[in-house]
Amino acid sequence: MFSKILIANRGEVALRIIRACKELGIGTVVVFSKEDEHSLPVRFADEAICIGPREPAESYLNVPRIISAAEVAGADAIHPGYGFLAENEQFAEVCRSSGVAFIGPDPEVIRKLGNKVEARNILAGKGIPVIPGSEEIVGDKSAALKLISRIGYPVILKAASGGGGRGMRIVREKRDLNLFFDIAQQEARTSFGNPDLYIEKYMEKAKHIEFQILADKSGNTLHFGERDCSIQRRYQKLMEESPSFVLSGSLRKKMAKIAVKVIKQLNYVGAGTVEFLLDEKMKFHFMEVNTRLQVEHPVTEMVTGRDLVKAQIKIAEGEDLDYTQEEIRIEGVSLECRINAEDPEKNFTPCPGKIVAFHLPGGPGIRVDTHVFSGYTIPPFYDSLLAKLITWGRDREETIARMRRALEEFVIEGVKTTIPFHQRIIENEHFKKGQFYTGFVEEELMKGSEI
Ligand code: MV4
Repeated sequence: MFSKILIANRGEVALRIIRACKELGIGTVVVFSKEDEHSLPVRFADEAICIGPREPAESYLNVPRIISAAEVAGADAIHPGYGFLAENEQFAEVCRSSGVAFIGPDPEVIRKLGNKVEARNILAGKGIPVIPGSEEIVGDKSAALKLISRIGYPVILKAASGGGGRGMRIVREKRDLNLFFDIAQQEARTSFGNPDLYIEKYMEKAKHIEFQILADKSGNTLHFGERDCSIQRRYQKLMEESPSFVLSGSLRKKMAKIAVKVIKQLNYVGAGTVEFLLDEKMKFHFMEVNTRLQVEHPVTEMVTGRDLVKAQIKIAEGEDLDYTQEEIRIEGVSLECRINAEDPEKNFTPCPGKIVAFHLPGGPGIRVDTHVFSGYTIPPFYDSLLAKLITWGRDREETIARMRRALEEFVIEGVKTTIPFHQRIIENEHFKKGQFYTGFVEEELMKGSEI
């Protein structure tokens, strides 16, 4: 059993982890940058240690300072949350060699899955349908052309160390390759410290469907259903729902079986997410595995009634899952809107500043995960996620009706937010019918505007 967990993160996810620890009777210590001195995680944790100035490299990304804080506080384990060091294999390794448990999979597993080409190669040919594409890094344009002559346009350039869209470019013709190859490489280098690119067939009008998995040290591997994350803008997720409106029971079973197989193949321990693209013909392909808790985990919690953060902690303590797949029941429908401090009318530019009025929605079927309060100043140095508004209903209609009501009740004054944009999405006829895919926001909602 852990008696104290260090939280190596900030904002709403730091609060989320503190809440799980409190329910488990585990002590908490947060690390924070000078900028976050007056934040709720600092107030709610049992202990708080300032590790540096506002720059992420000097605080939330600074491994020696975080490890020192863990040693000073006497923490048994570190929860990295998401973003920052959550998928950094060196950090997981340093935790281990310092005798502090890392709440996440082994560094070796993080390394394998962090290299998207290696992950594709491990899983291809083992009964996992991977997207047609590279078996190795594509070093230059001529190597790219050679591969494209085999799989055909359109293709997508992706960063081998990437994820989350940076370094990604869609290539529809030879001209695009000349235009984008060097830019993508450069973007990959600056974002991930590695310029390596690979190529995949670009799947048009697909859905982004991901399965939540938990696996324990004894190999028990369970899935918690899927999330549809197709509503993204510039590869940033805006809305997620569970279950997906388009999956039949039999397709869900087939995809879940593959997701579990992926995790078992890797001897993965902890919480993980297996991402797929599902095309219009209902054919699915493996995309990648995320080795962290995800921002959108609450929609899964709402439909399964299970606390994924507590589960992660128990697995890291060495406990085994004490229930079966049949006991995991999906009930109702859940939707999440990521409310960002951004101006949707000004190309979603971040809009930091002081919140002068803040009123939360409430009532049946509403959950809000936020670190924000009236009088809080959103700093410009971190991401712009303000709050996650999650609704649950017995069916999709009720869930959407609750989201409409909750978006209307939500008062945030002082900064621009994405609330008006979410309101537009939920009123869209295609969205209401579940007819949305990965290009939905750009093609349906941004028509006529510069994107
Ligand atoms: C793709 C794809 C289509 N084909 N890969 C976006 C984020 C990253 N995790 C993976 N992403 C995608 N990868 C292939 N081979 C479509 C997406 C994608 C997407 C693309 C454009 C606009 C919105 C999107 C939303 C979700 C996924």
